[in-house]
Amino acid sequence: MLQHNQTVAAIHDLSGVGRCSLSVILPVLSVMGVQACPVPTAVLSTHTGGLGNFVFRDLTDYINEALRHYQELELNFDCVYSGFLGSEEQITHCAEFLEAYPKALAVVDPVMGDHGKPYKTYTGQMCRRMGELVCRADLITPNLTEAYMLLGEEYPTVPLTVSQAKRTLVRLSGLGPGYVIITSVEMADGQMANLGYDKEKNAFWRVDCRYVPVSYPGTGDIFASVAVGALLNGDSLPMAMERATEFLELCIKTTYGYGTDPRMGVMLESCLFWLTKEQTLTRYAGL
Ligand code: PXL
Repeated sequence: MLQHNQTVAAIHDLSGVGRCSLSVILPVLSVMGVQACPVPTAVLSTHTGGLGNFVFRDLTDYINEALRHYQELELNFDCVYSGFLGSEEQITHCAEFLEAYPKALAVVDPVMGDHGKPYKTYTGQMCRRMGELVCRADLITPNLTEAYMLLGEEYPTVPLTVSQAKRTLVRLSGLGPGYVIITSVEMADGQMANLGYDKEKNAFWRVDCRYVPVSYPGTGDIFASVAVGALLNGDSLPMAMERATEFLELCIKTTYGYGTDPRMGVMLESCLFWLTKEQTLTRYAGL
């Protein structure tokens, strides 16, 4: 059921080209009927993944000043949702933001890396300190690389069995969050899957993904923002996971078919309409 006037403080970077972070998070949340209030952590000319010498302007001082202003205005947010951070100090400011709104749904996308490697601007210390945000979160949405970075374990070189996957989800929820979603997990049965865990219900979920042999930046941001919009609109955890998975498949398949430069991200503009339509969600399964 659509709950009106939901507001999200979205603490992410703004990358001008390459369709990631706020450039995709704002349209996704808007089209889902949720008001997204951007709190930019940095401004970049492009994302950091293979488009050359990107311009990077750090906005560390901005975050806590913006928070102070919102507190002066006695504004409330239904959700605080953080992602890509520009500096280590921003972890402290993000934690303050989460603490300022204890009733808000706290979503931490621990953006740090992909394909087993950290992103260019992420230092070891930033990765280690990400735990300070994760422990304050109701929901975290790491990819498999980030999941293992959070646990301080080696990235697995072989697909995961169901029991390994469950153990990883439970260990992540042990860091704090009641809901854990891990994206793009290669399972031992040959499927790629998005996995979820609800600590209170002790329920494990999976939504299998249709494989496409190209990787695009920003897909983690699109997945997490659809899941956030869906939960704020009243979806259950597995429904939110399925909605996000299906939408991403539409974005990826559409883009793959046009054969555009993968570094430019997915063709979000051609796909946003899907989020405005009612969907029957029956693909999710227990893990
Ligand atoms: O989509 C994650 C992301 C966000 N922001 C910036 C990035 C990336 C991934 O490469 O470079 C700036």
